Amino acid sequence: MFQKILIANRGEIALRVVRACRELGIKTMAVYSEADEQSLHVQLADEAICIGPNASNQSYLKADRILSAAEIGDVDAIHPGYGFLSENYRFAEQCERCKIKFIGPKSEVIRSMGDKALAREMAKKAKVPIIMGSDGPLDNEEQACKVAQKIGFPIIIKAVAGGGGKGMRLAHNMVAFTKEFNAARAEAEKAFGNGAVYIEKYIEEPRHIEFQILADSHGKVIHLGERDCSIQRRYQKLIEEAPSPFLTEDLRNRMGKCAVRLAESCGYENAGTIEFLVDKRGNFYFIEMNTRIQVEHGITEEVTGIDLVKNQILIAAGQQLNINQKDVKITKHAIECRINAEDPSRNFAPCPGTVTLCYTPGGHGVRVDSHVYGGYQIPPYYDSMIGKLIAYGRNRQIAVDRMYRALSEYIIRGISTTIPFCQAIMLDPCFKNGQYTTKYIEDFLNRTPKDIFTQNK
Ligand code: MV4
Repeated sequence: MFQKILIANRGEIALRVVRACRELGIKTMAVYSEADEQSLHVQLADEAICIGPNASNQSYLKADRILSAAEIGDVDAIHPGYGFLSENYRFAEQCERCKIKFIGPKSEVIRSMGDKALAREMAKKAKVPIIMGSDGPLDNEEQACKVAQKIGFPIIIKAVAGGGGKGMRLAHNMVAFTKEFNAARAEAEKAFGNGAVYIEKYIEEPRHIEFQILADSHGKVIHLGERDCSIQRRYQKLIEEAPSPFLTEDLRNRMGKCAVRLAESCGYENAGTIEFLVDKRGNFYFIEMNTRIQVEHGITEEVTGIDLVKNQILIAAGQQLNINQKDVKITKHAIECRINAEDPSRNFAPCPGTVTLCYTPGGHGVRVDSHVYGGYQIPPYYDSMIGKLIAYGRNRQIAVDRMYRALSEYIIRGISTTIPFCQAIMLDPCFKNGQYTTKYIEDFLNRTPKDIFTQNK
């Protein structure tokens, strides 16, 4: 087993990894930027080392600085968390060369799944349904138009190096397609240094349903059910729940088998997520695989009773998974609200600043994962998520009511947050009945006056 792990991240996920390590008796080394000196992950880790200035690309994204810190700390492994270097195959490769265990899959698997057109191809080979679309990237307009004609409109154009919605374009006819195809390629080149794009038939108002898997280094793969992440705004998830109120037991089993098959076919090892779109008729299609722990992993932990971060570490240390598929039982319902330092009444503008007062909810069926405390200054350099509130119970009704109650107890003064916004959703009949799609937030904002989300600072 590892003696010491370096945590190459910040905020709540760094804290989450510290907690898993402490329960496993593993020492932790935090890294931090100058802006994060007062951060909780720095204070709660066994050791901490400053790796550079405020900007991410001068600190948390600097592979060489993190590897230097790893050498100084004489660590056995690096946990990358999510974001930053977590899906950077070059970083994983560097770790492999330095004989420091990267807590994730092999760099080659990260690279393959990071190429979204290649991931599609791998899904197809594993007999996992994909959306009708191009075979690989399209590199000239003429060829692209031919394929588009065959698929039929509407069509979505996606960047090979994208994912999570970055660089996506929609076209409803051939004239728009030609324009958007070229715009998407230019945009992808600028954003990722890779202009390659592929196309798919556009699915109207789908649900975004993702399966959590765990795969050990001995070839064993299990799934831990799904999360419904349809409640998003501009590709940013706001509320997630497990299980999905939409899935039947039959659909869950079929999708879960596909997720496991894909992970098996690519020699996956680590926790991972297979994302699907599900249309109104219950057809499901693979869209992407995430090769990291995700923000919303906690709801799966609460409904299954399985600690995903501990399992990531045990798997990376070469242990065999001690859970069998038949023992995975989803016995609860869990909902997560992302608490962001944003003002929903001002188009979700980020609100960094000092948290003058912080009281976190508790009680039966409530979990808070947050690095924020009273007096904490939220730096403006990183993303605006300052915590995750999870409410769970025996069924969905209990979880929704409990979330409403917990949100009403959550006091954060000094800045604006998404707390009142999430609370309004917990009272919304369209959310309560569970029949929402990825269009939910847009619709909700259109029929709700903005000022109701304004809170007292
Ligand atoms: C799609 C789609 C419709 N049809 N692909 C957005 C994020 C990225 N991971 C994939 N996304 C989508 N891909 C086809 N062929 C609609 C979306 C999409 C979406 C997906 C999940 C959650 C929210 C979304 C919001 C808008 C569009």
